[in-house]
Amino acid sequence: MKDSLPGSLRIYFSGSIRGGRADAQVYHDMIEYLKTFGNVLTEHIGRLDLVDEREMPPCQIHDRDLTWLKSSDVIIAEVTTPSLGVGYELGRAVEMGKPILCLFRQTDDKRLSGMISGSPGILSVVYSDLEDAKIWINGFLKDRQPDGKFK
Ligand code: 6IA
Repeated sequence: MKDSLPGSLRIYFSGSIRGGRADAQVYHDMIEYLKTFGNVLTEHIGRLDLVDEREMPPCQIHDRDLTWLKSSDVIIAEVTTPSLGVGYELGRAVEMGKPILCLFRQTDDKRLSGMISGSPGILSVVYSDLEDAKIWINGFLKDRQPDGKFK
């Protein structure tokens, strides 16, 4: 994680790791765009060379991510590739009352879980491509202050 610049929006990006890395390039491109709005606490999720070496004990992964999640101002999740970890983070973030945007890419063979699309604490949108996703992200973030609330 990068050091956070004081006064900048703290963005927690959530995307699949062990659920599958088929969308790693998408995460990378979204994170690059998110960095124009503030600090992305979880930039590693977009790393194309991410190697799951299993060196870090699971409790450390969980506790470190939960600390970042609690300290974040907004959550943006790319949810096309289903991931238990992403679903867990979203559930916890809803309980914390965080603003959450979930981006689901239109495909012929996948449908987003009703527990995500049906959650009143989550704004779930279907996007077609990166440019479309950027429009949703821009609308969600552009008028937010560093604490995540609207100006
Ligand atoms: O069930 P998944 O592995 O697909 O869950 C992915 C989500 O959980 C992501 O949004 C992450 O925030 C979090 N997560 C799961 N595993 C890790 C992890 N593993 N490191 C950081 N966040 C994680 C350590 C090895 C990794 C660097 C390859």
